[in-house]
Amino acid sequence: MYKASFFTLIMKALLVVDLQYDFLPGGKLAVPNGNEIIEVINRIQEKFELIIATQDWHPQNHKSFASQYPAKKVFDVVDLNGLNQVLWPDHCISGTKGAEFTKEWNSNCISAIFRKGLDREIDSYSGFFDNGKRRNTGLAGYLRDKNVSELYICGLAADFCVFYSAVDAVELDFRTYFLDFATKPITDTGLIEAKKIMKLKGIEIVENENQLIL
Ligand code: VGL
Ligand code: ZN
Repeated sequence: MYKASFFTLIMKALLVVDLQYDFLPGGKLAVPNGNEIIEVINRIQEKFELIIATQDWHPQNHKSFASQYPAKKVFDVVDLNGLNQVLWPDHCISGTKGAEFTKEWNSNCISAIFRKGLDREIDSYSGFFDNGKRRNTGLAGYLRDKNVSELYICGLAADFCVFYSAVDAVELDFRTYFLDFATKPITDTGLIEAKKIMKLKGIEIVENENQLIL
C-alpha cells in the first residue's frame, strides 16, 4: 500500500508497440488500417516526456512461423514447448525492411527500444516477458529506474502485443492506459475479448484522443 506523503510524483510514459512495416498495410502480417494510427501517435507523443518502443525481432526460422511446419498453415495453433502458439506468416525477421519502424513515425524521440521474440523456441507478445514468462526484456526495470508510475500503451496489434503488454504492465503495478484510438487489432472479435479482460484487470481504456488528459 502506498503511504500518503506530502506530494506524489506521477511520471507518465508512452509505450509504442511494434510500429513496424510488417504490421502495416503491405507488410507480411498487416494489421487492417494500421497506418491510420501513425499520425495519431506522432501527435500524442509530444505530450510525453518519456517514450519507449518495442520491436518484434525474430530469427528467420522462428517457431511461431507457419513456414516451419510443412503440414500447418497460418493461424493454426500448435504446442510450442508447452504453450499454445498461433502460427503466423514469416514477419519481422531481424535486420529486414519489414522489421524496421515505419519512417512515417517520428521515432527520433524514443528513449529506448526493447526487442522481443529473438528466441526461436518461444514467442513474445508482451514487451515485458516472453509468452511463458521465462525471461524478461528489461522493460519493467527500465521504467522503474525512471520512476514511471503510469504507462500509456498504443501501437500494433491491439489484440496481441498491445493487449499482452497492457496486462503485464498492470500486473507489474503500473497504472495502465490502453489507448484504443491509437491502436488497431488483427481481428475485431479479438479486440472485444481483450477489452473485457483488460477492464476486469483494472486497465483504463481510453476511447478517444480528447479523453487523454495529461
Ligand atoms: C504481433 C503476432 C506476432 C504483434 C507480433 O505485434 O501484435 N502479433 N508477432
Ligand atoms: Zn512476432
